[in-house]
Amino acid sequence: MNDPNGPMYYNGVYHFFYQYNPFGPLFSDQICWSGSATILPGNKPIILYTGIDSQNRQVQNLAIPKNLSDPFLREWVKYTGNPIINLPEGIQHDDFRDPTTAWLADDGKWRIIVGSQKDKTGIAFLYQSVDFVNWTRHESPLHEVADTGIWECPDFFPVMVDGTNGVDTSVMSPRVKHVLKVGLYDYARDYYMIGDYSPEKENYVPQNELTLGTLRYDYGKYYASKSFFDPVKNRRILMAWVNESDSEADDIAKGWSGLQSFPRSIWLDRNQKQLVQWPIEEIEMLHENEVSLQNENLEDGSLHEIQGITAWQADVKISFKLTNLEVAEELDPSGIDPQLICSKMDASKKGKFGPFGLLALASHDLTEQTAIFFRVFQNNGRHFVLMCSDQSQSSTWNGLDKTTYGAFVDIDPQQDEISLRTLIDHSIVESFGGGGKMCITARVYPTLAIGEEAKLFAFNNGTESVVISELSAWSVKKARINIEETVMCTD
Ligand code: DQQ
Repeated sequence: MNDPNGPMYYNGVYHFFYQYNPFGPLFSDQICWSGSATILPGNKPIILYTGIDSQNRQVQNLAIPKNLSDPFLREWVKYTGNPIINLPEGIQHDDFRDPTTAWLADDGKWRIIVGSQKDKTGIAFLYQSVDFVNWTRHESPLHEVADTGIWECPDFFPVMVDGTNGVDTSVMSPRVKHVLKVGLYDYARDYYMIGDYSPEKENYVPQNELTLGTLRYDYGKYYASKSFFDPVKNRRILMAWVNESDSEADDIAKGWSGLQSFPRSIWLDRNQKQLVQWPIEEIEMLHENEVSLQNENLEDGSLHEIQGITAWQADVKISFKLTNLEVAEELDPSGIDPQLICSKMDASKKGKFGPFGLLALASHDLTEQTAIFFRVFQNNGRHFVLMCSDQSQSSTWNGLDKTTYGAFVDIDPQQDEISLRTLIDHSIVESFGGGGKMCITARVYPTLAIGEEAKLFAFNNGTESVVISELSAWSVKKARINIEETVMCTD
C-alpha cells in the first residue's frame, strides 16, 4: 500500500481509502492515482482523483458512490464525462496530479489545488467551479516555489489560531490561518507552510518560506499525508503512508510493503509558528495493562526496564525534569543540521544532559535497540532541545536503511518538562516530543527483539542526572477488523 486517499467522516462511519496494488507486494503503475473526498451539499460524497487519458497524460477525474445507503461506500462509479480537468499546457504529461478536498467560498465557487511542477518549480494549480464538474484554472497558482520539484499530494486547510479544535475545510474567518502541505517527491518528505488565505483576492501568503530545513510534519518517514475534518469530535485528523526501510527483495520475501501511520489530531501551536500532532484519543480503546511510575531519578548510566506490558506493541508516555541547566553543553544551533548531530552523537555517546529517553524494541543484551532520546544544549543563555531517533542499532540484519533522524523541539527546558510519547508496533516506532511539537517516525526490523523477547527501557547516558517525573505505558491490543473487502470502482 501507499498513499492515503479520500479520508472522510460520512453518515456515522470514518472512511479511509488508500493506494493499493492487489497483484504484488511492491508499487506498480496504476490508472488511478491519488485523490481526495469532498462532501457536497445534500450530504453527497464525491471523490476527485488523478487518472491517465488515452495519450498517457495525467488528468483529474470524478467518482461518486454507487449506493449511498451502503454504510461502507464500497462501490464507486466513474463519471462518464471524465476527465473533468485536462493537463495544463506546458506541463509534462506525468507532472499533474493529486487533487485536494475542495473548499467553498462565499462567492459560491468551489476551489481545489492540484500538484505539479514546471522546470523544477513546484506548483499548486488552483481551480474553481460552481458545479464541481466544470473547472476553470485560476490565472495564478495558489502557490509555487522554485527548485522544489514536483509537489505531490498537496493539502490545504484552515487551523484555528486560538484552540486545538479542527474546522471544516471551507471555514474562512479571521480566527483561522491556512496550512499548505506539499509532498516533495525528490525527498519523499511532507513540508508545510502556515499563512493567510484570501478567497476574494485568491491569494495565499505563507508566513514561512518552504525550505528544506523546516517545517515538516514528521522528521522521519512520513509521506503523501492527507487530513480531513471530523465533525463528530471537531478535530482535524491526519494520516500518512510510511514506507519500508528494507530492500525490495525483502518486501517480496515478506509479501507486503508500506503501512499507514497511526491517525493524529493536528492543530496550530499557541505560538502560531508550527503545528502540533497527537495520536487520536481512540488509541485508549486499545490500551491494557497500564504501568506507571513517578519521580524516578536516572543517574548517569541508568537503565530502567519498563516491565508488565507488551513491549513490541505499546504506547509509552514519559516526561523528564531537569535541574542545574546552567551546566548544559554549549552549542551554536545556527546553521547546524540536527539530523547530523543525532547521527554523529548517537545514543552511545555521552554528553552532559543527554542522551536520555527510551530504548524501544531492545534485545535483553541491548545488541538491538531503537533509541529515541534528547540532548539539551545552551547558547547565549538560551537552551535548545534536540530530539533524535537512532535506528543504527535497531537490527542485526544488514541491508536496511538505518538512517538516524533528528530535529530541534521548540520548548524551553527551564520552563517545561521534556516529554516523549512513543507508539511501538512491531516494525514502526512513532515518536512525539514536546507534547507533539516534534514527530519522528521510523521503520525498524529487529531480529532478536521480537515478540516476548522485545524489551523497553528508559535510559540516561548523560553525566547529569535527570528525573522521570511521570511515566505511563500500556500494551496496545490489535485493532479489530470487522470486514475485509476491496473497494470497487466501475465505469
Ligand atoms: N503516489 C501516487 C501519486 C502521488 C504519489 C500514486 C505520492 O498520485 O503523487 O500512487 O506517493
